[in-house]
Amino acid sequence: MFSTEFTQLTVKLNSPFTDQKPGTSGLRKSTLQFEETHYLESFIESILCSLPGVRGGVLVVGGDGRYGNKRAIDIIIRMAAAHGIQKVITTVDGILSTPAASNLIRINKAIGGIILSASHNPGGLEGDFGVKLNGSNGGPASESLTDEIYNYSKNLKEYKIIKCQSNNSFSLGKYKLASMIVEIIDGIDDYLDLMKRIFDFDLISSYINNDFPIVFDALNAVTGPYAKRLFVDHLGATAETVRNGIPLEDFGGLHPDPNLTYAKDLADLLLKGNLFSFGAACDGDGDRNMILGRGCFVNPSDSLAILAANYDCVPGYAKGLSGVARSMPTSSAVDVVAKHLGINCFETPTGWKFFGNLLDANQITLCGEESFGTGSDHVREKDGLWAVLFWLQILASKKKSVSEIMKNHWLFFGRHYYSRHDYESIPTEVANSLYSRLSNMLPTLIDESFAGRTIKNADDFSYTDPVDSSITLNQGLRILLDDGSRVLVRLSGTGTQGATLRVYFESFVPSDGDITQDPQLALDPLIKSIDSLAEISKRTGMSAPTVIT
Ligand code: VG1
Ligand code: CO
Repeated sequence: MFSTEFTQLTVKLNSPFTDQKPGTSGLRKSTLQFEETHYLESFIESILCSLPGVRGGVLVVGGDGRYGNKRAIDIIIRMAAAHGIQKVITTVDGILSTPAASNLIRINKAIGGIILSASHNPGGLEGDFGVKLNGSNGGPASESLTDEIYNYSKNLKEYKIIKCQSNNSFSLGKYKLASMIVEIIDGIDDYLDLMKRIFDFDLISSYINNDFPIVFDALNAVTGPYAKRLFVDHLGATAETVRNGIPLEDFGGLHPDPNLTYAKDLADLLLKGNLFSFGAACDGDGDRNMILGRGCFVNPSDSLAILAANYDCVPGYAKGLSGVARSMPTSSAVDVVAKHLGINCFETPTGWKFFGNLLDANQITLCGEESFGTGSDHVREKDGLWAVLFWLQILASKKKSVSEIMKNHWLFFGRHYYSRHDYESIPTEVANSLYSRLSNMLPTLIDESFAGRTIKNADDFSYTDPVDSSITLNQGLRILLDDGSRVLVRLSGTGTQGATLRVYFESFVPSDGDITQDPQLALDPLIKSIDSLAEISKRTGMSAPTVIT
């Protein structure tokens, strides 16, 4: 892969980049920005100078296959060798899903991993690229580490790299670069072994091959090869089960965000057609999941609650759950399940990094976010295919349809009507002034009426980590109503064009109430009231959200 002749270079920068502040999940910028001379190298240098254990350590590297993936891996390998890393583990063609990367870090006792992905953002020359850093526990780097990396990048003067011929072929084998080993492995085997240890593959296989047809959409992103191996080779489903199964540099023009807007073809197959009993999709890097049944969509907040309530269907969790956690904007559906099970439920800020300490301290087994992310203590990332298998295991055990499972859940626990409205690509100044205006209004809102209810509390969410007592402020505006309903407003930390405003709605109906409404209708009074209070349509000029979940 690399020639034996090499030179070690120290490349001087004229001036450092000052915009390398990681967001909710890694550093995300346009692909063109990452193509700028020294841009990627500068961020990698800041990582290699901040991450503990670099000299003599093992580093996992891979990505979701988008444009720039292989070039970035090549650069990281050459910089890792210049920094004294002992071994880089990467994969055939550089294809590695985020949850599989988390697993590789853990089983190889690596110091961490670098995942090349802008996740659910579009790819290609006109799309986005991203760099995510995970630590030695396999999870996203903590806020304190990403702050340290950002501070380092602002004063960076030079970076170290090895210059040599490389043929950019990522085929199986062990190679040497200077005194470092580069091991290229199959990125799928270890992940599937882990899945086999958690789920009952025989039960799932016999169920889906007996009149329970399933379909999976990889949206031309990283999960294609995983899904083919899983569903077709291991579970015996037909080859047509996996749609858009070859990772493409621009995702074939698809936006690999598994929701009803961007995975519309799959949604139509399930919601309008009757060929399949179950459908699912994952995002660019394979950590998100969307679940559909015939004629029904499973809201991710409900999905987390249903997994928790049915944990005993899955051999890997049969011993019980230590606790659960959800991000603040995720609905409280899982809270009532936790109460029923007699276990703790934690509420964290948005972003998977906040679950890490709770998972490491064995305080939780399952966790999730409303943004189509669910996971457990098997890795330290959310895991799209794991969630699909969890659902299939429940369906195979209960022998019920997705809609029956959901209805029975609501009949027992009540229903948390829930929706998220995203307003994408708003001019940054408009979004910031809307947000700060609402933020300033919060103290005056308490005891005011709102959507026919009374505002019990209004604040900006802050979080004290129960394990290390670290405090995280300003995590989203909350309007909490006297009947338990909530309206939340946040600005996205993953978008790259202008700003994205996210508005979240939740309202509870007990099991003897009307659990059959359309969520948009059930939540309509909350939707109208926040629009008039925060002047969303007036200030953005948008008459409707870009995406409704
Ligand atoms: C979004 C989601 C958040 C998720 C994050 C990363 O962040 O809301 O729940 O953890 O994306 O997911 P934001 O700041 O845009 O709301 V992924 O699949 O991009 O790693
Ligand atoms: Co993702």
